[in-house]
Amino acid sequence: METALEQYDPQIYELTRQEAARQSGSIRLIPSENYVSKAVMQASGSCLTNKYAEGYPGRRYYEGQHVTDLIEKVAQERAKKLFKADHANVQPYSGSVANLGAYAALIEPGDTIMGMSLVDGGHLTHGWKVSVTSKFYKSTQYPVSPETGRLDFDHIRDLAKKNRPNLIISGATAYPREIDFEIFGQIAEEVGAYHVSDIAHIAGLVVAGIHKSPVPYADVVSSTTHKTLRGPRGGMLLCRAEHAERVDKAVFPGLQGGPHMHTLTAIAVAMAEADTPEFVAYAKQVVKNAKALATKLLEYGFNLVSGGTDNHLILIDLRNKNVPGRKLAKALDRARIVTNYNTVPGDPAPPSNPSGLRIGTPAITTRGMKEPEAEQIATFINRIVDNIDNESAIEQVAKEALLLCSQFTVPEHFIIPNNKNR
Ligand code: DSN
Repeated sequence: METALEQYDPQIYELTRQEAARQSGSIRLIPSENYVSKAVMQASGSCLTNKYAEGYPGRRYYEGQHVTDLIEKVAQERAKKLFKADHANVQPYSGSVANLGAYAALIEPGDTIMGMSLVDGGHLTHGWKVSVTSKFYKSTQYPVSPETGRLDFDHIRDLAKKNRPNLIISGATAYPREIDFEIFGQIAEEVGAYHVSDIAHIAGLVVAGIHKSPVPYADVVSSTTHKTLRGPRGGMLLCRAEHAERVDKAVFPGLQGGPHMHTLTAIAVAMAEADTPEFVAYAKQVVKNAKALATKLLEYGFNLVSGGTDNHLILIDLRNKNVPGRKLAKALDRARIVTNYNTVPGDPAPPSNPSGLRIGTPAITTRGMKEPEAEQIATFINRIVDNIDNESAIEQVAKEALLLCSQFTVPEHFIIPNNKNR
């Protein structure tokens, strides 16, 4: 049966079909990407996209909210239960706005924030120089140890004492080890700073109890909903009761207008999915797969930042392999293996052409891949590195990668059925 999209807009239907085929026919190793379930996809594409709901449940600026109020309350309650938080705001459009919302709630423009440097694994919005977060606030940054690739808490404490930030950010986008949020909380307390923790990458591991939660140690916890957590593209803030009003005001009307109710509805569904034994099993397998992939890469002589991984993510320092990150990422893409080039700590090369490659296992785990497949993927990566300028070798890996993908289907897409998805 033809879908409405296929009938009305064949051009966009065809492009969407091609993207669906690309997503199912390639090995997705970008650690911030995943595949949502059909239920999340349906909620995201529902009639809730038609509704404006500025405000919060019971306090809206438009009528017709008796259903949206109930949906938002369900999403809030599920988030609070899942993360054991006093308060949840599920309206941020994404992680960047959520981070800005956390800062706006707690400090004033011109105050000082201290986050992990982008080139060491922090996010743009943790105060990196091109982000507005370094223009609205004074920004001072902490690195990881160049020797170990790990957070050095003595150094972070010294920097905090020297720079006296008003707010310290824990959390990262490219850090392969467990983060001790308790120590961050202690350092923040010692210097009289607020502690904001950004768990966008590891939220799914936190709810599954695999990574320690920052909720007891942070004033505000910020997250996206679409990475390891496997929901729609969105953001959320969790906080102590004492900060609830400030957080809500910072998000709306401080930074945003109406929440994207279709996304918020899909977040509610994703929260229900995350509160299941199946989700815990998935999250455990994400880490097992990352460890298996890392171990195999080490056997092939790859240098991994920090020597391995505790979570869903691996950061490869390619300098000993004499292949630049961007060149490798592009060759891997031709071989149906999708990654992203990334800086590594102490990288002499710029972020636009860095020395590293960032990979992760959430998406392959959602497809059902386990340790043998993770090892096979490490072998593919090694073959591409060894044959970086050999297009026929790259093509051969692409064929084998497609075969592997064909054995592990992706969740069915409700617009493009899987049988049209090739
Ligand atoms: N772009 C995200 C990531 O890939 O880690 C962070 O916002």
